[in-house]
Amino acid sequence: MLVKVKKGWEVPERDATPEDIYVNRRQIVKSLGVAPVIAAGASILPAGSALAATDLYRVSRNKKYTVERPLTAEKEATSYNNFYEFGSHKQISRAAQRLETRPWNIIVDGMVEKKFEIGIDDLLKQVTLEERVYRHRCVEAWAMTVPWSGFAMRELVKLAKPTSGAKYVAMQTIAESKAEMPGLRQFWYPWPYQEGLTMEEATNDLAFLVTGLYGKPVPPQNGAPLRLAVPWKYGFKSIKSIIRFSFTDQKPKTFWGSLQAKEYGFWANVNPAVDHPRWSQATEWLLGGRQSDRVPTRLYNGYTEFVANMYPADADEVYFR
Ligand SMILES: Nc1nc2c(c(=O)[nH]1)N[C@H]1C(S)=C(S)[C@@H](COP(=O)(O)O)O[C@H]1N2
Ligand SMILES: [Mo]
Repeated sequence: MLVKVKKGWEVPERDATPEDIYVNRRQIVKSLGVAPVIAAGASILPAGSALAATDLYRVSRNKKYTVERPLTAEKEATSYNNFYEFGSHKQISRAAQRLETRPWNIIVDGMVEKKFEIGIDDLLKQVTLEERVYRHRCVEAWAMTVPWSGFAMRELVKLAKPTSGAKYVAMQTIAESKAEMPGLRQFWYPWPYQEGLTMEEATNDLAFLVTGLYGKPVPPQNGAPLRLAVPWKYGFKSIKSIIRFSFTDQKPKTFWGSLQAKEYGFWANVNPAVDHPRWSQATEWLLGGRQSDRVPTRLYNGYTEFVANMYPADADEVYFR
């Protein structure tokens, strides 16, 4: 049987979206010769930092990852968040402003040629930044579509030089003082937040390390200064505010998996056919819309063509275990 899988960039003409408006606005600004605000500010900075301020987040969009859905409003994506370190509810964006994102050192260790620690700004000089519009599907059944900027996780793996025995990458979120992250007082949670991917997943085209959102630095509530985006998996895999990448031959422990292994599996690939034990995963609602306006959830969140080759075709357990 021949199954035609629709590619992400095959966007029907009628689906003109706010995304196009977003791009056009930038082009208009450019053609009028009006400098964007951020560039105007940059001119007063020394040469090196001016480059950083303008180039780190105003990067060109990789058209390969276009989504046939309108972009979520920036206000929605930055004010309805899951970041349990700041509280176990969605309105944590104000509290998260207390997160100090500079200096920010990242440790790369475990099964690597030589472990090292690197400042976020030094890391960003060694990678190629681009913008990608991705879907995001939380396991709770809300979804958004946002322009992340950042770099392919494969580039981080290359810099890390893992040894041949490494099978997984374990990642860890900062767990700063209880004053800064009030959620840490909820001692029954297994802090720090941890997640993991197989090496094959971490080097897949789609695995993306995020430093920006809507053409600006990614805000604290969305995981500043460095978070993961693995859009074919439920949102909890996309760990925020990362301070450590450890290469290992052991399947990494995960935050949600150690709380409820049966509900939040290691693979957590989006699959409308496999329900969460307590609710259906067949449909989702879009941030900014009504929870009662449901749209169908797609296998691998619509990214089958990029990721299906990594998983057995007939094994339900790889979706949710
Ligand atoms: N450190 C950390 N990372 C996290 C979470 C969290 O609570 N702590 N929540 C996860 C969940 S459940 C989701 S849906 C996404 C939400 O990302 P967003 O707030 O940018 O939409 O972050 C994920 N990463
Ligand atoms: Mo989530």
